[in-house]
Amino acid sequence: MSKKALVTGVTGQDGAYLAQFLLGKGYEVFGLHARRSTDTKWRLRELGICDRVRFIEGDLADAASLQRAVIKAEPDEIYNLAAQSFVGSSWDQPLLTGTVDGLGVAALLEAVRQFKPDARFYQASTSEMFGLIQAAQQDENTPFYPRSPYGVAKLYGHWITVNYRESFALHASSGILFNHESPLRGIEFVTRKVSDAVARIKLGKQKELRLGNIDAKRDWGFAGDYVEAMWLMLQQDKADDYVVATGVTTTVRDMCKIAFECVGLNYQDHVVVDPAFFRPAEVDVLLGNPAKASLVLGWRPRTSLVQLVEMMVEADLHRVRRE
Ligand code: NAP
Ligand code: G4F
Repeated sequence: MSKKALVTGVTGQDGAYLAQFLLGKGYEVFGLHARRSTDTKWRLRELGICDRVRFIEGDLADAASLQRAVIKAEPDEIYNLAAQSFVGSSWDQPLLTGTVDGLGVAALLEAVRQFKPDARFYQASTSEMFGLIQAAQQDENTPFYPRSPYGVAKLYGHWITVNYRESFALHASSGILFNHESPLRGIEFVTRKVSDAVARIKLGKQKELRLGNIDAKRDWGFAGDYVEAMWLMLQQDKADDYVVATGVTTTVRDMCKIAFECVGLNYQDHVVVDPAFFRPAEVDVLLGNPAKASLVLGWRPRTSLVQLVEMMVEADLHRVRRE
């Protein structure tokens, strides 16, 4: 009998890579799919797995739909990846972000507790919870200090996961993942905004790239590596929380430099700093310590930032040429 997994956020970057990973391991994959007026399955199509995912309609803001999804899928493992995941938008839609990224987690955990308490549960927590960092390198014991409505909502999702583990003995783990990117990254996030612009500028379709705070530093890894860590967490006898990161931090400026150099250009000739992209409160620097994930899960990042950026620029050159 193959194992069954329910993945919320299956149409997102991580959901698509995770579904591919789980299908490769022989899982039956159910994907919670929120109804939209436009097509949101392009990532699953790009990976060639859209027909292999069994979709169940539902929304993190609709507790009844989550209960139905858990009853219908009868999953052995549940990966809660669905979220309003763009930090910038969370100041414009703080209540939606709180409802989906915070209370939505509680609604899903309740469905698990009531209808499939033996299922193993993964919560997509985030390094944004560290926000105004309280230690130079952040690990599982670093105090949190979120700096955005997104970070605050995710902190609720994180603690309610810990609480359900401690209150009801659910096998509920939380992955505190640092930024991870890929050619399937949404265009609004800075790495993909840059790789897309590099391709357009190189091919003569765009002249400049307007960015916000290019002195911000992030610990960037490859999403394809990170979904394996999610799975590994649910294979442990004991549920726990893990930081997943590379242990290297880089400025947005240096990431731009790498991306423009991929096509033989100088970022300084094209990047324009535009205050319109500054945030009301910034997370200046993130740098994770993945020692626990390495020791307990045997997980290590396999892709360097240079390899990641090259992969993204290459994919966008291909896309822009096809347009
Ligand atoms: P993403 O590409 O933005 O995907 C988000 C997914 O959530 C999409 O499938 C989206 O559906 C779905 N979704 C949004 N609102 C929903 C709702 N109300 N009900 C049901 N589904 C909903 O994000 P990602 O980069 O894959 O990230 C996956 C998870 O990890 C998120 O929870 C994110 O906050 C967290 N995280 C990400 C990173 C990172 O660097 N990527 C780091 C730490 C944590 P549509 O396609 O229909 O919009
Ligand atoms: O790519 P970003 O939008 O990612 P951010 O805010 O770090 O959030 C991502 O990582 C989190 C994990 O730490 C996830 F939880 C979250 O869901 C998401 O995946 O911005 C990265 C940095 C920021 O400091 C931002 O101010 O880049 C800076 N930046 C500078 N110019 C820009 C821009 N970000 C965006 N999106 N667009 C710009 O023009």
